[in-house]
Amino acid sequence: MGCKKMILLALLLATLITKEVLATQHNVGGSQGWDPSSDFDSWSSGQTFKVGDQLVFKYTSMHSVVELSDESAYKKCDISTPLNSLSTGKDVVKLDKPGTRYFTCGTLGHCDQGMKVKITVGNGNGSSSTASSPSSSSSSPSSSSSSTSPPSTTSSASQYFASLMLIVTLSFATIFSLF
Ligand SMILES: [Cu+2]
Repeated sequence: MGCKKMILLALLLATLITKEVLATQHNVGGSQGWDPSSDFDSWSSGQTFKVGDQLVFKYTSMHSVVELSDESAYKKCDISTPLNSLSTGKDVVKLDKPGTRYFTCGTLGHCDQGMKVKITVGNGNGSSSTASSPSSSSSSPSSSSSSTSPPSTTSSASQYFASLMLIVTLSFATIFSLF
């Protein structure tokens, strides 16, 4: 029978959905978006960044997104050796590993005006990670950002729906496995 296949399929589906639910899209700067009027320090301190999450930068054509390699470049607003540059106006950056990442605007003067943000990504295992030291490789987080324009749905409604789906799927998997 295809019963076992059904179960496997259900489990696979559940796994995919779980990942989707646990990953969060962070709209950088909140409602103002990637704009000089946003207070990025207070925005980022109100967020928890996990591996697998995504940053979404929304901005007008006056701006851009430049990823910097380290703290010193970030402090000095030195954009001469960026890891990555984005300019679509709606960029999605995936946080694919723990560590700190630095972003600023490439438009002259905007970094000095405070248009920059530092993102510290935790391990994402529930425990509130107090990443004590900026240990190890500040070297090369190989710039991995999908500049492809992305799903525009950040809504918590879709996340709610996804969790619902997960529960339903898991229930089915359990029921099927009983027979
Ligand atoms: Cu700017």
